[in-house]
Amino acid sequence: MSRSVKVAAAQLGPIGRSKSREAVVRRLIELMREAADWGVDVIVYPELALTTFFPRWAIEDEEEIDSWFEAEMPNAATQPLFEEAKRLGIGFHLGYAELAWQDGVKHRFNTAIIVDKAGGIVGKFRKIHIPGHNEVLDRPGQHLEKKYFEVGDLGFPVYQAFGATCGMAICNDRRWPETWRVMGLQGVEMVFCGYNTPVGLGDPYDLDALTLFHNQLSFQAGCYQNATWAVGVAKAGCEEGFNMIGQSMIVAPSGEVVAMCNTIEDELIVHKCDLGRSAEYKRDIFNFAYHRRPEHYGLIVERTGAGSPEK
Ligand code: ING
Repeated sequence: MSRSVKVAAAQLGPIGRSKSREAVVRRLIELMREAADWGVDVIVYPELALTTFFPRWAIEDEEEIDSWFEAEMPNAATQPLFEEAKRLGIGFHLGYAELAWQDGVKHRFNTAIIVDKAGGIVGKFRKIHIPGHNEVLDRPGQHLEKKYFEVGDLGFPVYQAFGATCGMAICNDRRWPETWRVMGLQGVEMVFCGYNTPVGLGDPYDLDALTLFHNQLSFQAGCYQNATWAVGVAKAGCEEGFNMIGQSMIVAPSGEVVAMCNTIEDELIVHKCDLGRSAEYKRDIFNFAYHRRPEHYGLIVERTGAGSPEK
């Protein structure tokens, strides 16, 4: 009898700028109860699931910026979610903006956590690939994540949860093969990845028109090449006048999409993920020890450098 994890992707529709954390948590709990009815082990919420996607605006006031962040987790607004999860015996993954103090210095991260069925935080990830810009561009919509978030300082760890080796990525991270391979080298079997992916910000046509294709491609390639399941979950719909893709999906180690949302609102999809499929691919075609030869790749020394794009 192979091991399995029953997962739910809990896609969220738009969250208005004025929506309270409490109102959003009520939506999360409603989806959690629906997932519990399906006997789900873990429900996966999107990136920045507690608020509107505020990096679409240039905010200068420090207090206003901090108002979009959580200084503690859980806190008064999210405690009901942790308590309901424990009552229902269901785990969850939650993305949120994290305000963290380290040695008396304030840091802001785009963060996600894994919470087990007992309501305990068993894993944390801070987004590493921060897309967009740190200054306003001359175009219809902005993407100012570099203005608000530091690069994550936790790497791509994996955790034992729900009977599986679980890892996390956030949004843009999914586009980078390193994200998946660093977890793949740690034997990951299940990746949780929330996203807020805008369209219509004024990017070149093909970038926009291919956004849905690139979203699917990123998940399917990452899963197949690292023999892992993934749950990709969108904050979707037209949020404060800006469109974001839905297309939340559950992807198998074969790269096949086994479930996908077909709305751009709050929607739940569920799948019983057979971890034996991951084991098959790790034992055969992606048996890293048997087939992978990094010592022969002629890897160049990685050049680091956070330089801005060529003008
Ligand atoms: N959003 C987007 C993402 O990586 C983006 C940014 C959009 C990049 C479209 C490229 C094309 O899905 C976040 N939040 O990372």
